[in-house]
Amino acid sequence: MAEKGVKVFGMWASPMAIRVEWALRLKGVGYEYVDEDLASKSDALLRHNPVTKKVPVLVHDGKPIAESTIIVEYIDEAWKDGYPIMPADPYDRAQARFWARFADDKCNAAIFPVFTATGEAQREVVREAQRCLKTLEKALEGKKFFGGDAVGYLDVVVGWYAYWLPIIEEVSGADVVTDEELPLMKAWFGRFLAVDVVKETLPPRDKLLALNKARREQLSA
Ligand SMILES: N[C@@H](CCC(=O)N[C@@H](CS)C(=O)NCC(=O)O)C(=O)O
Repeated sequence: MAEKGVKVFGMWASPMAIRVEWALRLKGVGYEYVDEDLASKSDALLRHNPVTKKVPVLVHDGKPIAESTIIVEYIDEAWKDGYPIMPADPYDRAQARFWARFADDKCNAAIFPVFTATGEAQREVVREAQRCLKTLEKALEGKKFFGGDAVGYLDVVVGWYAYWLPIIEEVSGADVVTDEELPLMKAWFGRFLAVDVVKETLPPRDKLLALNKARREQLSA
């Protein structure tokens, strides 16, 4: 018989896994959290996600679902009477999915090189990351959150920027999200991190900073 309940396979420093925890907490769904060592993945993770072998994986009553954005949508549908994560209107839902795809495909790819670049190369990758985030910032115009007056799907998907980007900035010495260049995004960082379910799930800043410093050294060696 399939195991009952909700289990999340994550990794404490993963910005993708935290999306799943935020979505479950917004819904008020209790879950068991399994922290994976990505250098030595558990048999359970490999069994539940044999295709990409990545975290996060959500296991709901024994059934596994992989890919963080798909999991967040699944959570919204499976617990449809709880907190609404996806917009109610089909057009707004399509727009939220569009921006989420844009952020994951374009902005994440533009942000990553900031982590290791130095000198003039770093200035160029910072400008590219800012261009991408400026485009994304349009989805925030006139709103408190990407979801409107409250946190929604797009906030959950791009929420990691609010906590991880300042750490990337500190580790690399680059300024990406500044009041001058990205005022709406910067103000949203503060609002998003003040939301209870968001702040109670964040990993310790010192530990995340130390891990990212070590990763940068490794990647730059
Ligand atoms: N597109 C995937 C990305 C997941 C992902 O990259 N997970 C990383 C941790 S943040 C991972 O499991 N890395 C281990 C590996 O690639 O083997 C999602 O959104 O779920």
